[in-house]
Amino acid sequence: MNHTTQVAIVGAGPSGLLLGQLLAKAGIDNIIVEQRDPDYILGRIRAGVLESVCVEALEQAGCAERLHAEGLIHHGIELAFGGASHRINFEELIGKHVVVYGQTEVTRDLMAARESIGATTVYEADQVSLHDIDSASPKVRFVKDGQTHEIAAAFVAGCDGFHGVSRKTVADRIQTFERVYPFGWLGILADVPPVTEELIYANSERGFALSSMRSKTRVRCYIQCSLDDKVEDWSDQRFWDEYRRRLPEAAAAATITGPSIEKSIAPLRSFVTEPMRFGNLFLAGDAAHIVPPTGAKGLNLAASDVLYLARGIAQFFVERSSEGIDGYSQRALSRIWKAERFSWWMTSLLHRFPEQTDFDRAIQRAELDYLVGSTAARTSLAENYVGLPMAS
Ligand code: RFL
Ligand code: PHB
Repeated sequence: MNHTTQVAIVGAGPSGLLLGQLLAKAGIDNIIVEQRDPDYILGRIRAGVLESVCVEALEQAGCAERLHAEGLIHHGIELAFGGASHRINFEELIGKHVVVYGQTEVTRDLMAARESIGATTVYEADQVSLHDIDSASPKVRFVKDGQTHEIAAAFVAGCDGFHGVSRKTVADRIQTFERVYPFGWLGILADVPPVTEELIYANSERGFALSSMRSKTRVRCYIQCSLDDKVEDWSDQRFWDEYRRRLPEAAAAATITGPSIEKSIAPLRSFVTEPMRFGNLFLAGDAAHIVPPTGAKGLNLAASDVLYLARGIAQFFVERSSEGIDGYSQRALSRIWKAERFSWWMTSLLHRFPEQTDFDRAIQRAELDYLVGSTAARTSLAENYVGLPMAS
């Protein structure tokens, strides 16, 4: 069966859904093709911290009502090391904050908004493939319920994450930059109240730990683990015991534990694709870049990519100007590389690396001491954590 639309979007994660919504708001017709079903997508527990750029994108998409009602405003974070905890006060340093609201909820809100406007999302599409991307009529082909479909569009947006088909389609035309870290994060979700009002990032002798949350009654906690570890090796009890050992004493003693409702291991990676445009195919979000989660930047970068892309596509259709789409790759990459740098730096600062010497460890400690003792250094952390401004 043949279909036509203005923009064919591959992937219904936050990038694809947000792009679909922003385009629809600008009166641009789009179809999303996704290989999974909605429940699978909503079952993936990922990001929790939203920058103001991401919040503004969701406002623009008309999807920020519940976020404003239920999201938790955080004015800072705690950095714990050497047995003590130090607050980095974003509000005082730069007058800004972040919002804690789960990626699952962002996705749920975007899905609901899309359904309410009656836009088409094809879930459980098999054998998705991209064709003629350098022509004026690129196509997305897929099989659904045994029938082959083809969507012809003016543009294809590859929003299909790190393992998607879009980047693979142009594998021979891209340059990639990559660092794989020698550890992973074991994460647990549990319905217990958080130990403090804000997130705690802890550098301990036993490795990194992060105390995060989804609400006042649900925590998301992580510990650095070995890449050889299996989720099955980690009973809830073993997780909580290890997690507590890595937190400062007071926080460890006050931690309330409970049964996990989700537990998973994520490897840590830095990865960038250049460029992000190939003819009439545009990559956005995790399809084009990955950051280690330490800087809480992945979802936020997806939002800024999509804002640049939606703006460019709208300029093309509404103002007949290709300036926005022509500048997309360069504009997006400039912001991406700064977030890559920050995420790499936070990861280097807070984890225990297997090859670390006593010298490396002492330098890490000196950097942490410098950070908490210097307003300039704390300001730098704060402005990167809450998110750098977008280009106009
Ligand atoms: P996604 O979410 O991977 O969605 C891509 C979608 O494309 C579909 N797909 C295909 N569809 C059709 N055909 C194909 N061939 C396809 N192949 C794949 C997939 O099924 C999926 O539905 O990418 P997107 O939309 O670009 O969104 C990116 C974010 O999900 C990601 O950057 C963040 O989750 C990263 N991240 C964090 N980001 C933050 O900003 N703040 C955080 O606090 C934060 N914490 C995290 C994180 C990621 C984590 N993990 C597990 C990777 C914490 C963790 C543990
Ligand atoms: C999360 O809540 O999942 C989370 C928060 C901050 C991070 C990474 C993950 O840096």
